[in-house]
Amino acid sequence: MRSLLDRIQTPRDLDSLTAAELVSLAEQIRAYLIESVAKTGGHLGPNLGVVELTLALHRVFDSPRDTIIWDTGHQAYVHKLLTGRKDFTQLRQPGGLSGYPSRAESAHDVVENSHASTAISWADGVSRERRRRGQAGSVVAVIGDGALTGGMAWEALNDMAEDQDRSLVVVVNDNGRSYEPTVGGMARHLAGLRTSEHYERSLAWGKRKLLSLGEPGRAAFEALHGLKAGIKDVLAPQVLFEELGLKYLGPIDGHDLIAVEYNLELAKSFGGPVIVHVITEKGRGYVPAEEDVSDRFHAVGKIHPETGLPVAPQRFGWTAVFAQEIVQLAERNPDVVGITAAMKAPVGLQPLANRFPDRVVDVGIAEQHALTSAAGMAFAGAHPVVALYATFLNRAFDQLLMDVALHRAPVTVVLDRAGITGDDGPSHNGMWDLSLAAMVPGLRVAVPRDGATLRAELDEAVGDSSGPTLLRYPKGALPPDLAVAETSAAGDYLYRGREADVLLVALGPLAHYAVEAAQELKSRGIEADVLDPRWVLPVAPELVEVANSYRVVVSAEDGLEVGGVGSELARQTQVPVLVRGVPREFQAQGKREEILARLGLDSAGLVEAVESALLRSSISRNI
Ligand SMILES: Cc1ncc(C[n+]2csc(CCOP(=O)(O)OP(=O)(O)O)c2C)c(N)n1
Ligand SMILES: [Mg+2]
Repeated sequence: MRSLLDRIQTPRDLDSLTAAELVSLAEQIRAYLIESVAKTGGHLGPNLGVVELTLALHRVFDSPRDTIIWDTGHQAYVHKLLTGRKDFTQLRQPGGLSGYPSRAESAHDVVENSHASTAISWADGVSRERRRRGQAGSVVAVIGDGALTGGMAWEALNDMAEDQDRSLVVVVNDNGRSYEPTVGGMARHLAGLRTSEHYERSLAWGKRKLLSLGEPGRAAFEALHGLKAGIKDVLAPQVLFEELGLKYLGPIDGHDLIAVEYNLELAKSFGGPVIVHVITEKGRGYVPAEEDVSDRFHAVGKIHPETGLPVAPQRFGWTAVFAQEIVQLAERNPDVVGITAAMKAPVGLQPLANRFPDRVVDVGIAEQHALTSAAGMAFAGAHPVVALYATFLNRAFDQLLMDVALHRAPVTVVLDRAGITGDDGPSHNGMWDLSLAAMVPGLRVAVPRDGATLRAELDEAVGDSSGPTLLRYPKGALPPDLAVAETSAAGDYLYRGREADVLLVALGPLAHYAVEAAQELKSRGIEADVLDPRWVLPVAPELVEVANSYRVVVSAEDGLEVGGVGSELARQTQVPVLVRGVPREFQAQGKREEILARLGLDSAGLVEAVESALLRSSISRNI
């Protein structure tokens, strides 16, 4: 049944296929994607939408001589299948295929950074250097309508329009959605082009004319362009890209292989920068995805392939607690406004939007803009709550620092998926935020350890109108609430040893491991206290004072060891602090729990850390 797919080892194997065979191949690819991603989880909807587009790209362009760059990279599964990678059984698992392009996997892959809106800049850079070296070949960036809302994409478009002599093709894969429908003026512009009857008519007319003329290359392009321009003057809307000085081809039915190939051929032979606007359908060919109103199966866990229903019911997670609590806070405080960068449901702002539709703002995939806009809203009286995945805060660091913190704006940043996330690979781990936050003057940071502290600390954050606050919690299911042995100005003691001479300072979800570690240590004759500081940055003087009363201190955080909370504590105490965190290395994909264990951040690792800290301190005493 997969006979055609089995025959494709390299993209050039596509050349000899007939139109009918290509249609069956597309079917086989869809069937394979559904069957395999159902078993592993992954970005199913986006990939089902780009089957024909990917086939056409690999027929028209000669990868890797021509360079194809996937923006974000979550839609590269079909590209993987056509470039010799057909074992999806371990997708996103240790040792298996990455969920994104990966240079280690294939010479056909270039960009493995899964942060959106970078592909046009990458393509621009590659093509500039190729020109300087006198190397032939086209460079293609494939960017979604969602990623096109990111500022970097527009910086790159502006720049590439300057040169007219580089074969640079930007394919806008327009499915009208990010997770949800893409918002904003640019999205409206694309929608206007998409629904323009006149444009479709003009395109069909131009195409027929050209076919009859049989003209190749730039001349054909100019002829088509001229025809379209002529019609446009009378009938159709302005095309923004053309106004910027970029040639524009489209809109094109992205599931019509012939139309896509034809236009890509034109774009390739033009020899300058071209936008190819392709209309696709997210989740195409899989009814449960096509009918899913929330996100067309943008990303799924394990599902039953026949129904699309999840194999395991979703457990109540951190996001759900935030989602509930922010609604209650907003009920009480009319100044609370949620901001999302195109991820309203994933970050838990959907219930707030349902309750108060005008109090959640989707700014597009634009984290930098989100932070600065929040500063503006705070200036005008709001208490904005910017909810992001932790990894995406990285690109908004300057805005957090100079727009939010310098102005002491009462903005609360809520980071989901903080710490090790695992299966999305190195670029998705939210392991930089604490070290970044530690550099920001006046930013108060809390790391909740369970549902109860998440609620309480979110309340405290939103109640603080004196300056910025940040909360961070991990991906996944919520652990049970931990009992508090004793509260103090330095934080919550979660375990008290008898006259302990070891203090375990455990951040957020690592507190559970620390309590287990303290119990185990007790059975080994070592008494330790476990303290959760709750508000971890700036490091409280009370915490420093308490820490100084122990013989040794071990700190544990699910974030960078360098420049994070533990290292800040160590800088301030007189007693030695053994800092445990994530080493300054990109972490290969894997399961969160396994990675934490490998890094010594689980209970066994913390037992070992305490023992080695004690050993070190007794050695230094004996010297
Ligand atoms: C900087 C950044 N912010 C947020 C995300 C999370 N994210 C991944 S895919 C996606 C939507 C992408 O939409 P689009 O580019 O249109 O691609 P599609 O999935 O529709 O093909 C978002 C918001 C990201 N990858 N990078
Ligand atoms: Mg899209």
